[in-house]
Amino acid sequence: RSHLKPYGSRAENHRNPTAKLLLETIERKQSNLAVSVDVTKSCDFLSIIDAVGPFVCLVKTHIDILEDFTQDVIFKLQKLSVEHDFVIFEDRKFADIGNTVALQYSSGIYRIASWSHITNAHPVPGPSIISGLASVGLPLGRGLLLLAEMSTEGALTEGSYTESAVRMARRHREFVIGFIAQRRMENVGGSAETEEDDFLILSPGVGLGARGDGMGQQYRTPREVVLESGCDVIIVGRGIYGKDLKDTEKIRTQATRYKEAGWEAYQERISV
Ligand code: 5IU
Repeated sequence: RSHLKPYGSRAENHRNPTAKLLLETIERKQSNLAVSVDVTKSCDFLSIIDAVGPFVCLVKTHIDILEDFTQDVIFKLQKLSVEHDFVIFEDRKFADIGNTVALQYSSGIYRIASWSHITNAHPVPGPSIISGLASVGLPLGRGLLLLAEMSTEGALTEGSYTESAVRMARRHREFVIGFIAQRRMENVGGSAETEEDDFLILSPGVGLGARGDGMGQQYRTPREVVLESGCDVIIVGRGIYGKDLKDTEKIRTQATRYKEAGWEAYQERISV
């Protein structure tokens, strides 16, 4: 089973350059931690990323949350990505027809494809959402994650929906590098090639404290996510930056704590 092998050795299972980049970054930094930076001010956004940068393999953004967005934010984000060696993932959750998502991905104010290594999409429109996004992203070497499952209470992403998402991904392996999901997907949707799939599984809904946020979010620990469910990357937001966005010392401490918990769970996973 691919996820029982070290991250670095899995890079060769992938043709997509972004999948390779993520696996190699995880190995190099010994971190399967991604931080989700859901804040509204550019100065907080950049200072949190600068603080957590050394500890993460990936930074996940919701660029449209920023109320004072300018192109300069992208310039600085890219600079931090090089300086701290992390991958960028704009959590855009595309969900429209192929033609529209291609425009949303390439154009508008944000021009996501020009700076984000990874983005994601809901499989709800069918395979045309993948081909639409691939028409923009593939020439740039980008990668796509399909939303196979969500972390929220009562999510509709289950059963045959999730199975169809996996089958769609298998038919577009050059661009779809994995899933946002709560567990591994190799055995979902039935396939003779399940062993070789090696999808990257990035999991949000991770926390070491609270089990929920009172707004439907459900948290599991890094150990549950990485060791028990076999996911590859833990995505942590408020568990790391909490309420005090200016307290960079505390943010660093929390990032270290999650990084260690995620790596420990991974080491235990590959040692069995
Ligand atoms: N996110 C989820 N659950 C999901 C998906 C995305 O939480 O199923 I798909 C996003 C939402 C937020 C981040 O940007 O991941 C989690 O933030 P917190 O760790 O602060 O809950």
